[in-house]
Amino acid sequence: MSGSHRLTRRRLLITSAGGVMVPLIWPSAGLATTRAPGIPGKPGLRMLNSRPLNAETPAHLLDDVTTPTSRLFVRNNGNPPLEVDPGRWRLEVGGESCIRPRAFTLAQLKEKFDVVSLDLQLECGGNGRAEFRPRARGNQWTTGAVGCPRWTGVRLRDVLQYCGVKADGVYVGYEGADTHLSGDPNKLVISRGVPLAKAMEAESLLAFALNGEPMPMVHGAPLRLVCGGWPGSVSGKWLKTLLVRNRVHDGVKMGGQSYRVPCTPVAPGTQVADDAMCIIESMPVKSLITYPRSGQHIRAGARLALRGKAWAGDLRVDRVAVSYDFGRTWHQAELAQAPNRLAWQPWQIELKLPTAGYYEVWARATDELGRSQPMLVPGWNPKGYLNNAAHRIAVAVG
Ligand SMILES: Nc1nc2c(c(=O)[nH]1)N[C@H]1C(S)=C(S)[C@@H](COP(=O)(O)O)O[C@H]1N2
Ligand SMILES: [Mo]
Repeated sequence: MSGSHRLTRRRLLITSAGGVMVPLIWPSAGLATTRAPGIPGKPGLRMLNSRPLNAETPAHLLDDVTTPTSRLFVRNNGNPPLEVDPGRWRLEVGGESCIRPRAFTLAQLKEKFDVVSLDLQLECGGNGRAEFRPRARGNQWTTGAVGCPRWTGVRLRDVLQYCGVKADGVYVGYEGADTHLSGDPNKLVISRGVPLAKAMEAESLLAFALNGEPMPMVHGAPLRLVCGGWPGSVSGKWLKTLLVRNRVHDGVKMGGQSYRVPCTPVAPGTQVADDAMCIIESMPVKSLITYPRSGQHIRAGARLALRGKAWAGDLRVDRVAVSYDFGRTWHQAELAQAPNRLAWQPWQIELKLPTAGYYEVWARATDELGRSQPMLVPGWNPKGYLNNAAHRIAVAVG
């Protein structure tokens, strides 16, 4: 505690939506300290749950253009399989709208189809859930259930075309090899999917490698689906089965309140009937400030170099603006192109904060259709999905 610029831990209360007091913890939004025990291979991630394992990444650890595996969040709904043998793994493709059902080994997938590598952003539909009031049950993700690593695999569409899709095919569902928390071997953990049009996009992958290494167990070894820009739950891990469906896939967590939001806006706290809920598809525009870490001290007169990431589901980000005066004035950041479609876009800006003192820095992205991030938590929904409110950090000058 001797360093003169060592910050005191002081909790600042900031009034947010509807007069709710939202704490912004100084020096950082509670993410600086990892609660023991840590996750092997993922230092600095914040564990939300150990069984099943759920862990998020503090914003300042998402500063890389391509997210390293050590900094990729983990979201498990059940228990990963205990062991997998990539040499014996079979992917079965079937379903009522599949013309030629068949099984593939990993070697066959690699040999029959083009192998491609893409940076694809993956964000949990519940990222930001912690801020909803009334609270939504489930993992209390703050900002860190997102990442954009490099995936290597074959295109889902090549495999689907090889097997043939009947004229009535509309949806592709997945099943994985993870096991239900109840221990019941007959219960699937999760079985979601995407409409055929999303499945047929060039970026929808069956991935066997992550950042150039064989797929790690927690991320779905040896094979997983990756459909960037949609809620992470469509990107099935430990992929055993693909089902080409002639209706909207009706697997576990496709119906009810799971990964669905009210079809029309509701007042906070409303109980919404299942049949008034709609499936989440493309995720909304969002951004993070990844440098500096919240709680930074800078010298009086020094410029503040800021960096971050912005993404917009299936769309491109058009612009990112930054404010250090609570939204009175905005400054346009420099926004980079993504390396490929459905990858997040790095942005940066240098600011000169006018006087000594305490500042909050806000970042706000706008997608190519002109839709911006809200400053406050948007669209309350029963399960706390789709919070794309602007990210903010605290900075002290002098
Ligand atoms: N088989 C299976 N696939 C799954 C899940 C799961 O629990 N089981 N979780 C999903 C959810 S909700 C998300 S957000 C992503 C998380 O991927 P990650 O753990 O590799 O970050 O995987 C998805 N795929
Ligand atoms: Mo998720």
